[in-house]
Parts: sequence; structure tokens; C-alpha cells
Amino acid sequence: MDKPKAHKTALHEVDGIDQPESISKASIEHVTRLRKKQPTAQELVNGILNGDKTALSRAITLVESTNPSHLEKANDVINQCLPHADKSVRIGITGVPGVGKSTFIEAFGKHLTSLGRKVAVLAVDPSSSLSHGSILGDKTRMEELVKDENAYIRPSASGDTLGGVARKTREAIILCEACGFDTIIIETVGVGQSETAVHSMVDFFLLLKIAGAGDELQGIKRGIMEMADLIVINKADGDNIKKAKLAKTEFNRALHLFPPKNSGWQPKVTTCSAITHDGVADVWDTINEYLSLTKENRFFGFRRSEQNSYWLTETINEQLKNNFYTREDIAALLEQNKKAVQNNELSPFAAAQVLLEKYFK
Ligand SMILES: Nc1nc2c(ncn2[C@@H]2O[C@H](COP(=O)(O)OP(=O)(O)OP(=O)(O)O)[C@@H](O)[C@H]2O)c(=O)[nH]1
Ligand SMILES: [Mg+2]
Repeated sequence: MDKPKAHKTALHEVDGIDQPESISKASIEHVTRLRKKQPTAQELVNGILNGDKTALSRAITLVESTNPSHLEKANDVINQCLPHADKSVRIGITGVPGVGKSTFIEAFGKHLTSLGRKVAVLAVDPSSSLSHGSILGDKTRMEELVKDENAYIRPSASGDTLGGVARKTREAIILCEACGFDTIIIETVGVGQSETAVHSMVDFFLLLKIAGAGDELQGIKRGIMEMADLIVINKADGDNIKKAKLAKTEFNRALHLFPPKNSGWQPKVTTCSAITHDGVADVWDTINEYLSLTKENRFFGFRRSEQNSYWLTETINEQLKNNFYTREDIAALLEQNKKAVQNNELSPFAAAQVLLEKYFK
């Protein structure tokens, strides 16, 4: 190939040699074609049912995609996975930043895989949309679990709304279960509304705490404590053991003040150390007690079907809202009406009516 003569300036660098035609074009095209080839829904489903984690990851990516053309394929995959998805236990774990969630999940997850269970860890963390989830950085905190072939760790889906992120996680649960993971751990940071979303997709909800300076019960949102089936006081090691035991007593007392749960389960408090692993096995024993009770009194199945109908309406709400706000004509009219409302020229209700009428016409 002839190249135009380069100007002889001080900035000119020596030309490299041209790639021999025979290697480049054909093989590069071939590789590109292979890379671009997207597996079909059926290929993904087959892979997932065979326990293939790569297929699982690709399917979760598909489910998370915001590209409308992926929706049909994603739904196809999920529907085919659904019949294989009901043999698991789903555990939600929440706690404020620094309480030791990642360290605990590493210890707990390793304990579970040592018992022959297959563990998937997912996260609901809408705040991490940009950084793509703290779990990624966490891979160092979960070093052993990441390497464990019976474990699968996936960072939080990204998205604008908690509802969107949560729905994608719920679908990811189904895919993980179809892939053979029988224990699903959903982690969330205990700072916002995300606990409620996680609570509505799990069988068992675990609140991780650390012993403070006597004021254990302050600063916890009552709602979160009410959701907990088990409060685990972490970092009960070294000098902290005594404080942790004291906190346990206080939490126990507080829990007894709550009305009894529909599950028939009396929430418990326990201490553990994610570092020394003391008490980690007890957490799993407690979850098993809960499972025996709620399977016997049928609450387990009842709750799962309640959750299914909740997610049906949630998904409709979410998609209607999205569709409404992203329609260009609506967005323009909304902007216009907002001004009118701010200037008291139009009541908020009248403005809403106009917009909804336009939308549904
Ligand atoms: N002494 C002691 N330290 C712990 C224990 N568990 C976690 N830590 C330490 O606490 C710090 C925070 O732990 P993480 O596991 O990252 O906490 P996290 O809840 O995942 O934090 P975020 O991801 O920021 O929400 C780390 O320095 C851990 O080593 C424990 O049981 N005992
Ligand atoms: Mg963490």
C-alpha cells in the first residue's frame, strides 16, 4: 500500500509496517463476527439450565438492558427459567455502610458452600448506578467467595429508579435459581428505601448491626427493625464482645415490643464476628429454623405468591411511569404546564388532567 509522503518535520514519527493482508482482514472479520454473535434465547436458557455461569451473566445483562428491542428476548428467557426457579431460599441482608456486610457475606457464603450449597450474591444499590456497584470493589472483600466455583457474585444493576433496579434484581434471582443456585443473598445498603424493595423479594430478612456506645436503638428506622427476622450484631470479637452481648439484650427487649409477625416467627438477635467466624454457622441454623416453621405453616409459599402479585403491579406502575415521562410530547407539555402551575395560572390537578388526557388519547 502506498502512503502519502509524510512531511519531514521534527514531529514526524517513523511509519510502522503494514499488516500483511492475508492475516488481517479475513481473521479480524471472523473474530468480530464471533464476538458480535448474540446467543439466542434458547441458547441462553440451555446454558443456564446446565449451570453455565457465562450464560447466566449474559442473560442477566440482557435482562438489565434498557434497549426496548431486548425486552422480548429477556422475557422469553425468564419465562423458560421460571419453572426451575422455586427450590431456593432467598435471604436479604442490610446494614449501614461499614457494618461488615461484605465481610459477613464472604464468611457466610463460604460456610454455605462448605455445606454443599450453591450461593449467588446480588445487590440492590441504586446509588451505585454510575460506579457500577460497590460489590465490584468488594471483590477484594469477598476474595474467597469470588474464587469459589459454587458461588456467583453480581454487582447491582444500574438504573435511574429504585423500582427499576429492584425489578431487574428480582428477575436476576429467577435466572440464578434456574442456574442451580439454591441460596440467593441480596445485599443492600441500609440508608434509603431499598430495604423495603429487598424485603419484598426475599424469604428471610437479616439486619446487620454493630454495638455502639449504649445507644443501640437510636438511629434505626423502626420500619427496618420491624422487617427483620434476625438481627445480627457483627464485630463481636476482641474488646467488643461485651458490648455486643449487651446490645443483644437491648435489641431482644425492643423486638418483643413489636406486634407478632404473620409468619408466626419471633424475630431473634444473635452476635457474630465476620472476621473470626464465631456465630456465622448459627445464623444459618436460625434461617433453617425459620424455613421449617414457615414451610410447615405454609407462610413460605403464601408470601412468595404475595410477592409475585406485588411485583406484577410494581412492574406495571414502573413501566407506565417511564413511558409517560419519556414521551417527548408529554415532556414538552409537562414543562409548559409546570410553569403555569408555578405561576398559579393552572391548578396542579387540572394540569395533571390535561397531561393524562393527552397521554391516553
Ligand atoms: N473486628 C471486626 N471487623 C470487621 C468485622 N466485619 C467487618 N469488619 C471490618 O469492618 C470494615 C467494613 O467492612 P465491610 O465488610 O466492607 O462493610 P460493608 O457493610 O460491606 O460496607 P459498605 O460496602 O461500605 O456498605 C472492614 O474494615 C472490615 O474488615 C468483624 O466481624 N469484626
Ligand atoms: Mg460492602
